[in-house]
Amino acid sequence: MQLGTVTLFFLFIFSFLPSQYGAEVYNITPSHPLAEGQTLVSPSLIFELGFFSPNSSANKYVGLWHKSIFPRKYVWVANRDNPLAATDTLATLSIGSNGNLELVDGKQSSVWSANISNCSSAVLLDNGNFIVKDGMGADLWVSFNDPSDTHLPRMLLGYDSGSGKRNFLTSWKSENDPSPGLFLVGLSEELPAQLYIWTNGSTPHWRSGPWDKSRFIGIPTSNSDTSPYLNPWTLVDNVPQGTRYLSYSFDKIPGANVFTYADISSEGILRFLFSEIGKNWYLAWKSWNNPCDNYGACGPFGVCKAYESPICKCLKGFIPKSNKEWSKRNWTGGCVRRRNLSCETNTNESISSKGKDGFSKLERLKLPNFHEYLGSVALDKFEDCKTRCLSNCSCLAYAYVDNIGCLVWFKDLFDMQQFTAFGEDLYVRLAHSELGHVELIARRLESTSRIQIHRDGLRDYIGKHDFSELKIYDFDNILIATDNFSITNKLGQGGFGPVYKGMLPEGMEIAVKRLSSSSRQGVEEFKNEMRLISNLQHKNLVRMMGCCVKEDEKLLIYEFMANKSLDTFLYDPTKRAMLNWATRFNIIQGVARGLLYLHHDSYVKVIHRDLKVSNILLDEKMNPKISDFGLARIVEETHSLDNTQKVVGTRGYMSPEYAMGGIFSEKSDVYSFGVLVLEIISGKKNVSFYCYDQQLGFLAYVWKLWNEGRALELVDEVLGDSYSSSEVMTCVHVGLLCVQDNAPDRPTMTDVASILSSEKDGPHPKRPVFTIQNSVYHLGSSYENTNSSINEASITMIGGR
Ligand SMILES: *[C@@H]1O[C@H](CO)[C@@H](O)[C@H](O)[C@H]1NC(C)=O
Ligand SMILES: *[C@@H]1O[C@H](CO)[C@@H](O)[C@H](O)[C@H]1NC(C)=O
Ligand SMILES: *[C@@H]1O[C@H](CO)[C@@H](O)[C@H](O)[C@H]1NC(C)=O
Ligand SMILES: *[C@@H]1O[C@H](CO)[C@@H](O)[C@H](O)[C@H]1NC(C)=O
Ligand SMILES: *[C@@H]1O[C@H](CO)[C@@H](O)[C@H](O)[C@H]1NC(C)=O
Ligand SMILES: *[C@@H]1O[C@H](CO)[C@@H](O)[C@H](O)[C@H]1NC(C)=O
Ligand SMILES: *[C@@H]1O[C@H](CO)[C@@H](O)[C@H](O)[C@H]1NC(C)=O
Ligand SMILES: *[C@@H]1O[C@H](CO)[C@@H](O)[C@H](O)[C@H]1NC(C)=O
Ligand SMILES: *[C@@H]1O[C@H](CO)[C@@H](O)[C@H](O)[C@H]1NC(C)=O
Ligand SMILES: *[C@@H]1O[C@H](CO)[C@@H](O)[C@H](O)[C@H]1NC(C)=O
Ligand SMILES: CC(=O)N[C@H]1CO[C@H](CO)[C@@H](O)[C@@H]1O
Ligand SMILES: CC(=O)N[C@H]1CO[C@H](CO)[C@@H](O)[C@@H]1O
Repeated sequence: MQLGTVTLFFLFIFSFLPSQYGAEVYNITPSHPLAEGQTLVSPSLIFELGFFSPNSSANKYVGLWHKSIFPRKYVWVANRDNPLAATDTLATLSIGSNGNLELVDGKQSSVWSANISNCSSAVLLDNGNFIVKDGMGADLWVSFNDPSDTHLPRMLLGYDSGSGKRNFLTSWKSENDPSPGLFLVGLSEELPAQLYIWTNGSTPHWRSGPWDKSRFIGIPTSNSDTSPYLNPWTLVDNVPQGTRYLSYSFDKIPGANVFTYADISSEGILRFLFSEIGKNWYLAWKSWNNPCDNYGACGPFGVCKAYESPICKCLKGFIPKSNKEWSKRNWTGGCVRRRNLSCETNTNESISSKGKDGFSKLERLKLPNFHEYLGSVALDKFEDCKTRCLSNCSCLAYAYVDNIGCLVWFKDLFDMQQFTAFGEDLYVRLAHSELGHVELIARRLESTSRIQIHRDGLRDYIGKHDFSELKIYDFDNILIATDNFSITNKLGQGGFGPVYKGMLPEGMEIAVKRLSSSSRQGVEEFKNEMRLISNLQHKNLVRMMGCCVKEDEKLLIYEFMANKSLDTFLYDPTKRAMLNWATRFNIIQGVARGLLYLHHDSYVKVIHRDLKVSNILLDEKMNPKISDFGLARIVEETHSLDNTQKVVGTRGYMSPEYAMGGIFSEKSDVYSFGVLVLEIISGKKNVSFYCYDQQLGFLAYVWKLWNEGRALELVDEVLGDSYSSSEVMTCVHVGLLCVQDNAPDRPTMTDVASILSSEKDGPHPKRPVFTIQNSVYHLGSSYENTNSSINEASITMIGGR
C-alpha cells in the first residue's frame, strides 16, 4: 500500500516534471537538456524551438518556428528523415558526454546529431539561427548552414567551392511530412548565376534567369525600383574566392515591420510569405504563375507566350519538329530550323559572304538556358557581341544585357518565354534566305517599334473603310462650349485627364476629355487612333463624337451622359437606393456585353485595362456605357516609344499578374469585371479590400460567404428583400469566377455572357489568392507613404523593361 503510493507519486512527478521545470528556456547545456513540454526561445521571444507533430501525425520532430505567428510555419526541422514516435515523451535534445548535440529517443538512442564535439551550450538567436557553441563561445555548428525547406532573412544560400560546402532548400515530402521531398532550390555554378528549382536532384523544374547584379532577369516581378517587396534578393558572387551566396531582406521598405520567409512547397513552388506577429502568413510572390513557368514548356527553339492560345510558338525561321505532335499540343519535341545556315553548307568563303547568315530579333524574352558568358573578354559593346557570335558558326544566338554584358548560346535554345512587358532582346541566327522576310520585319521593328506595325495595319484598315464619321472639332468652339474649361464645367478627373461638360451652339450637350499633354503622339497618329476608337460602336460603350487637336492640346468629344458615372450612385448613401436590383442586374449585363464586344466582336481587339465603377457611365435610362476604352492603349504606346512599359490601372481592380508583372490580357479585364460585379451587388467600396490588416479582404469575405452558402448576405442592405436570389447567385458566382488568381482559370467574356443569360452553368470557382494583391498594395502604399484615398485614382506603375 505504502509502496504503491510512493510509486504513483514518483510517476506523477516524473510525467509532469518537464513542464514544471520551466516551459521556456534560453539555452541547452550539458546539465539542462531540452525535454518534451519545454521550448528553447530566442532572447526577444521571436523564435521558438521544440518538439512538434505536424497536424497531429504519429511522428514527432524537433523544429523551429516563429513564436507568435499562427498557423505555425516550421522553418527548420532537425530529424526530418528520422522521426520520433509521437508517443515518445521521453525524448530529449541534449549535449552528451561526448560533447555532441544529439536528439535521443526514450530509449536513449540517437535519432539526430550535429556531429560535433566539445559543445558546451546551444542557443536560439532572434534571427532564427540555432547555434551550438564551444566553451570559448565560438560557433561549432549553426542551423543556417543546414536549411530545411525555408530561407530566412540573413540566411545565406549558396556554396563555397573551396571547401565544397553547399546548401539547398529541400521541400517537404507533403504538407504534413517534413521528410525530404522531390524539390531542391539552389544556385547554379554558371556565370552569371541563376536560381533553380530542381527535381530529383538535378532535373531543372524552374529557373530565374541570370543575375544582373541587382535582380534575376527572368522574373518579371522583381522590379527593383517600384516594387522593392518583390525584389528582396541579394547575390554576392566572389569569383576569386569561389563563393556565391544568396540572401534576401525586406529592409528596403521603410516602416514595414513584418516577418518573412521564402520556402519551397511540397509541390515545387518557391514562395515568399510575410506576416505581422499574431497574424496569418500571406503570400507575396510565387515562382509558378502560368504553364510557361514550367521549365522548357515549349521544347527546343519554342517560345512560350502565356496569354496566347496555343501558348507555344516556334521561333521565326523554325517549324515544329513534328506537326502531328505539335497540333496535339505536345510541345516537348520543340522546333527545328527550316533552312540550313549558310555557314554550315557553304565552306567556300566567296559564296558564304554573298548569302551570309543574319540575326532576327526577339523582344521581351526570358532568355534561353545554357548561356555562355563572354562579358569578361573586353566585350562591353553590343556590336562586339554580335560580331563574336557571327564569326562562329556554332553560335546560335546572342544577347547583350545591361549590367551583364554579352551572352551567347551554342546549345539548343531552351526555356524561352515571351512577356508582354519586361524581358530582354535576343538575336537568333538565321540563314540569309530566311532573313529575307524576317529582316524586313526586324528592320521595321527596330526603327519604329512594334507599335508601328499596329499602325500600319490600322492605315490599311482606314484606307479600306469610311471613317468620315469622326468629326474634327474646332478648338475655339470647344473653348466656348466649355466656358474656357472653367472649373464649374468640370465633371471629373479620369485616368487620362480631366473631363468637362460643354454645350455646342446648336444646344447639344457634350463631354470633353482633355488628355494630359504629356502624350507626345503626332497629330496624324492621334487622329488615326481616334478614328479607330470612334468606330468601336456598341450600345454599351460611350460614343465618341469627335476629337480636336491644337498644338499640345488633344481633346476627345463624347456624348454627354445624363446620369454621370456609376460611382456617383453606388457610393452615395442616399442615391444608392435608386439602384434597385433590376437596374443593377441590367448594368452588370450591359457592361458584360460592352466588354464582350471589345474583346471578341469588334474588328480590333481592345483591352480596356482600367475597368472600374467610375468608368461606367449611365445614360438617362440608367443603361451602362463603358468609357475610356482604347485610351490605355494610346497612352501605353506613346510611352513605349521611349522604352518604358507602364502598368496603367486602378488599385483593387488589377489582376495579380497585371499588377505584379505588367502582363495584361483580356483576362485582366475579366478580373476587373469580377471586382466590379461584386461591388455592384454589395454597394460597398470596401477599403479593407486593399488592406491585409483586415483579417479577411473583400474578396476573401465574398468567397467565405459563397462557400458557406450565405452569398445572399452580400447584397446591399438598402435593397432589403427586393431582389431575385437566382440572379444574385449567378452574379456572385460570375464575380468569383472572374477574380480567380490564375488567369487561364477565369472565364472569357463569351463565357460570362452565357452564364449571365443562364445559357450555361459555370464551373465551381477556385479560391482566389487575393493576398498577393493585398500585399503588393499594402507595401506599395507604405513605401509611398500615401493613404487609402490613392486607391480611388488610376495609378501608373513603371513596369520595367
Ligand atoms: C490537418 O488535419 C485536419 C484534421 O485531421 C484536416 O482537416 C486538415 O486538412 C489538415 N491540415 C493539413 C494542412 O493537412
Ligand atoms: C551527422 O552525420 C550523419 C552520418 O554521417 C549524417 O547522416 C547527418 O546528416 C549529420 N548531421 C548533420 C546535422 O550534419
Ligand atoms: C576539444 O577540446 C580539447 C581540449 O580543449 C581539444 O584538445 C580538442 O582538440 C577539441 N576537439 C575538437 C574536435 O575541437
Ligand atoms: C524522379 O526519378 C524517378 C526515378 O528515376 C522517376 O521515376 C520519377 O518520375 C522522377 N520524377 C520526376 C518528377 O522527374
Ligand atoms: C510527345 O512528342 C514526343 C516527340 O516529339 C514523343 O516522344 C512523346 O511520346 C510525345 N508525348 C505524348 C504524350 O504523346
Ligand atoms: C541541312 O543540312 C543537313 C546536313 O547537315 C542535310 O541533311 C539537309 O538536307 C539540309 N537541309 C536543307 C533544307 O538543305
Ligand atoms: C568558290 O566559289 C567561287 C564562285 O562560285 C568559285 O569561283 C571558286 O572557285 C570557289 N572556290 C573554291 C575554293 O571552291
Ligand atoms: C566556336 O565556339 C565553340 C564553343 O565555344 C568552340 O568549341 C569552337 O572552337 C568555336 N569555333 C571556332 C571556329 O572558333
Ligand atoms: C475665354 O478666354 C478668352 C481669351 O482668354 C476670353 O477672350 C474670353 O472672354 C473667355 N471666355 C469666357 C466665357 O470666359
Ligand atoms: C489622407 O489623405 C487625405 C487627402 O490627401 C488627407 O486629408 C487625410 O488627412 C489623409 N489621412 C491620413 C490618415 O493620412
Ligand atoms: C436614377 C436617376 O437619377 N435617373 C435620372 C437619370 O437622368 C434622367 C434625365 O436627366 C432623369 O430623368 C432620371 O431621373
Ligand atoms: C472599411 C470597411 O468598410 N470595411 C468593411 C469591409 O467589409 C467587411 C465585410 O463586409 C466589413 O467587415 C468591414 O468592416
